[in-house]
Amino acid sequence: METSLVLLKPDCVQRRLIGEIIGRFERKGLNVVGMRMLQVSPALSREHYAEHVSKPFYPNLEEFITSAPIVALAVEGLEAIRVIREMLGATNGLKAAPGTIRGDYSSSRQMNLVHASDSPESAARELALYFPGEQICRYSPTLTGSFRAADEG
Ligand code: FUP
Repeated sequence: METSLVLLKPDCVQRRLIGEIIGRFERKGLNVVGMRMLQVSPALSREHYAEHVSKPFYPNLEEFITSAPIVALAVEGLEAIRVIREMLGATNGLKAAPGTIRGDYSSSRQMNLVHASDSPESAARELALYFPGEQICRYSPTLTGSFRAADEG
């Protein structure tokens, strides 16, 4: 099992797509094990996007990510980091394949609705930023047997 850090960005909140996007993860069979609404501060933005802080597009990215509340999710599942990245699609909504979240709802590189961790190392770092301490609520899903055969592991 893996856990990924997912952010429903300000455009997702403003466009009333929170339920739609969380619903996609739920219908896939992933487990939502953490959920928080917060407004990202400039300091948190710099920590989250540490690899981009020195890039020319960073000031606009910070302005956007701090512009309205976001919803931070911890989402658990088998190969969840890769599965969720593939559900998001390419970074630029104009290039993202139809059927992906960005491909279906975004026409923008910056306003691409959702962030998700891109590796186990990023997930550990990002989960610690948004869910410090004991804020993740793990539970035993009762529907597992309806999503996968027992002999699939
Ligand atoms: P992703 O991993 O798909 O979220 O995308 P990146 O890590 O490459 O980029 C992080 C965020 O910066 C993305 F949400 C898009 C944004 N971005 C820009 O706004 N302009 C750029 O030129 C590149 C990325």
